[in-house]
Amino acid sequence: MFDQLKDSIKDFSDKAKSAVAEKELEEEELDELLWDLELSLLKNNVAEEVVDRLKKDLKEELAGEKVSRRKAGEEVKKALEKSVKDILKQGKRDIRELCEEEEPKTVLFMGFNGSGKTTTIAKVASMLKEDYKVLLAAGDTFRSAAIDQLEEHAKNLDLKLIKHEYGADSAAVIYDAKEHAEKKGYDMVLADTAGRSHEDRNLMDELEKICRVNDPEYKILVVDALSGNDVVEQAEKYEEMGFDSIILTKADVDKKGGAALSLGYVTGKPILYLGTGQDYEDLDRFEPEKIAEQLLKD
Ligand SMILES: Nc1nc2c(ncn2[C@@H]2O[C@H](COP(=O)(O)OP(=O)(O)O)[C@@H](O)[C@H]2O)c(=O)[nH]1
Ligand SMILES: [Mg+2]
Repeated sequence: MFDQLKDSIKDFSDKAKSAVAEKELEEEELDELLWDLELSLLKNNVAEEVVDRLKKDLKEELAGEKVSRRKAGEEVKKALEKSVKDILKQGKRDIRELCEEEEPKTVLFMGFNGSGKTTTIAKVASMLKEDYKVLLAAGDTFRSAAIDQLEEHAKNLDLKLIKHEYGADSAAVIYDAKEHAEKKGYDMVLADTAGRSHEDRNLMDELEKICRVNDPEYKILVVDALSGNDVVEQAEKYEEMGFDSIILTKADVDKKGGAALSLGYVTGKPILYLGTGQDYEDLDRFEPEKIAEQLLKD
């Protein structure tokens, strides 16, 4: 995971170490180093805002630094670590907390087509079902295959699924699921949605209706790490709907890693989990400290 981003950070760190070790780091020299870092970060899908922030932090920390060769490595690493951790730091939240409450809670999964919504719902359900009563709602009625896909997961995981016909009103499917959950004492409804608009209806209008009718307690944006620089754009598109947190999928195949660094920072929302494969257990808690460590490891 994130190999290329790791390499560019290491490259900067090595260059800065030798520069700091030799003499006081001059402004121009630091600028030159930061320019290299900037290019390499942008190439690895780190959003511009994040690059600017990182540069500013490092400049503040390192400008005019005069440290011994022995300590140089440590200083640079500390400055980088502080900055990366700061950028990754977002409020922590576990959706388990929602299951602990009295009434069943509805969690809506939104995101582009193919971002991994349906797969992620199955992973989350698989994780929660050990401790809680979880109901699935086939809210992506746009493609019949989407309903079948969730049904297959429901069978594998031995979970109940509420579904309507292909083409049905998504808001109504989720409404039925909510009612069922209340009647039968479920803890949580995990609701799938379509990632594309119907021909005659706008996706955002549909999501807006789902929210108006069902008032979900929690909304998760599912984003594919492989969509590169586009991740920030995607998040911005969904901002009008409002979402509480993010799940970043396909981290297992994302060599660049910029998405993880950018998303939380740009949206101000926490990344809850990383999708790390196609199996049910391939869902890791997003731990900023762990990611920062991984990125900074020699
Ligand atoms: N490698 C990998 N593949 C994933 C991950 N999450 C989802 N996928 C795959 O991405 C594809 C699209 O996923 P799907 O759940 O159907 O996306 P949806 O259209 O948003 O519902 C499927 O082939 C999934 O198996 C992940 O974390 N890692
Ligand atoms: Mg789907």
